[in-house]
Amino acid sequence: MISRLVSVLFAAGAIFAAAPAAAQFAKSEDAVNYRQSAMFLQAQHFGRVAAMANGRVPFDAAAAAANAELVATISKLPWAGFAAGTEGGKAKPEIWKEQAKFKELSDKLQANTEKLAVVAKGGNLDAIKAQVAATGETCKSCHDAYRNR
Ligand code: ASC
Repeated sequence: MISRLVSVLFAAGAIFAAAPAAAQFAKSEDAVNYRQSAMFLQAQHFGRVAAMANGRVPFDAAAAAANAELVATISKLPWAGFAAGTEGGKAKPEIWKEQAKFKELSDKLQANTEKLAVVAKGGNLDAIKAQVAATGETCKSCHDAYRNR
């Protein structure tokens, strides 16, 4: 009796542990909106740092640090929106066939944005320029491989 109850509880636990990625969104369209919204916010805040790095906007160390910090946080978000069964939007179907490569690129982006946040906090414009370039390359390599234009 007890052991039966225990195994039922374990089975329930396993279901809930496996659920989050699939259950986070009520429908596939919500997942697509979520990942596109996260990418939009990411581009806005990255764009503010990039504008300073490119000299289009005067350098403001505090603003660069604040925006880079946001990019580091936001870059953690889009990936949950690429859950199984959410193919569509601008995402190429290869994402779901090349999960290891996609994960590798998303990890690389997050490593680069973390580094950008650290560098921006340091306030050295040349270092920020170099890390904006490295981060932008990572954005581009993933978009080239996995985003439809
Ligand atoms: C952006 C943005 C991207 C990347 C990419 C960098 O601001 O919207 O997709 O940077 O252009 O190469």
